[in-house]
Amino acid sequence: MIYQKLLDFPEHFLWGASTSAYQVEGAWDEDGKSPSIIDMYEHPAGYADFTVASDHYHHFAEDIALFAKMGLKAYRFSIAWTRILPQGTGEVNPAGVEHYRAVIAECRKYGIEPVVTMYHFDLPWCLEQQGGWLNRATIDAFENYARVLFTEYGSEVKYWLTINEQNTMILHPGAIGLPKGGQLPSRKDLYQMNHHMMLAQARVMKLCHVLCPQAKIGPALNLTAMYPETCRPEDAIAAHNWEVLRCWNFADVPVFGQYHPLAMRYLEDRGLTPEIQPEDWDTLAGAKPDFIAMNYYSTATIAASRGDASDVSARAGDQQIMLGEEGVYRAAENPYVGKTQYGWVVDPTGFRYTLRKVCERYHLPILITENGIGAPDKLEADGSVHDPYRIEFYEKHLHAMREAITDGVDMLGYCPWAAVDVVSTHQGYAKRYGFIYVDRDEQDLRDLRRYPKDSFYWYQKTIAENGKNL
Ligand code: BGP
Repeated sequence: MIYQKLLDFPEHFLWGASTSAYQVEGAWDEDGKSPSIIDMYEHPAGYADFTVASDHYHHFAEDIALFAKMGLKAYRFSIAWTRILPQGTGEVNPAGVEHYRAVIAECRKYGIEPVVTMYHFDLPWCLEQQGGWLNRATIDAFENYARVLFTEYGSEVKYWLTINEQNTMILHPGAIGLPKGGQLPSRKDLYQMNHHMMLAQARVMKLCHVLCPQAKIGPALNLTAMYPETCRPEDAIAAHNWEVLRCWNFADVPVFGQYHPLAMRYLEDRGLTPEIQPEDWDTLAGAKPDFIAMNYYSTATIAASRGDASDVSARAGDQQIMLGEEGVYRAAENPYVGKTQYGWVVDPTGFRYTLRKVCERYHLPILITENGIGAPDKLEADGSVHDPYRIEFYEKHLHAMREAITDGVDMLGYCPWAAVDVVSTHQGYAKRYGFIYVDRDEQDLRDLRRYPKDSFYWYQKTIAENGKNL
């Protein structure tokens, strides 16, 4: 659709930026924090670990002052469950509670809206040792943790995100690290964990609405539209297969309280159906999110399955993420989109397309909780960092979002990845995402000083103009 005039960004649009606790905080064992699975898992050799990360735990006041200078209206960060409840449940750690109280207060001081992710990949290790998400008791533990968060911060936090990228954890579990010995759970167990996470999420959304009626809560999923490689009908079916299994099934359950029918049939056919107790359906149907939080990086292009092992291949430039599934879909190339240095597809129009699909499926406001480009930025001798590729990436994606707003999509805000440099999930520190450069490399912590990049000043101007320049 080509319009005569694009609509403006809404007046109270949440111009923000994101981080997650384990990728930015460091202080992995300080002030009573217990280890999470991330601390205990094996990660690819030669890359930065998460023990110090960007040391945001000690630099948060300085970082938030910089976010305020950039003009952020929102800061999306995650709370480490292991700081609040070092045993996963039970006794609350006052130092952990005070830490996030201080982070939230620092945001509020500058009029920055805290957007809080409750769980971003970092399950307490002690719970993992008791079976983790395979154990139904973890559902109670998550609800109990949520109760502590709502009680402690409910008056100060309006936007809550339940679980970050549940679909990544279930479909690409190795991306967040490998258990010792490298053995990942079976697919049957992964879908059982998925079911338990869905129940935990439903209970927590319901609890939020009871304890904090003024607050809003939603899941944060990695959502992306799929293109068929050609107009061959079989390619279209395969694209739809993977779009459902990768995206819609994970959003349908929280919104509709039901699994997507195609996903359910797939699970039954493959012997992957989780054990579902009769009362689970009421739990799932008894909660509804107020918005959909969406992480968007790339679209995918899909071809019909050949029905053999050749359907499976590694993602371009990333041997750790396998794509394709026998009898379901095969990953294909798209000649019409760009790619980052790390092989990730760059597709701003696909962003608009995905936003339209999410809007049309769920009829809920959308908050972008991640979008960004990883690149090996370089600190110049004069302290500047020139990242024109990042500015171009954001310019194009925000323009596409403005087109989506004009299409009628209800956008709450935009919190790209990342507010400040962080450790990548599995590709180290050199793959930088921040508006602010942190002076360290993979192994050498240097002085961890902060330097605004060119994109920082570009975003500052964009926010000040409420996106009128886009
Ligand atoms: C998302 C995660 C983030 C972040 C981002 C970039 O999947 O929610 O935590 O890491 O991807 O990915 P990566 O760090 O692998 O480049």
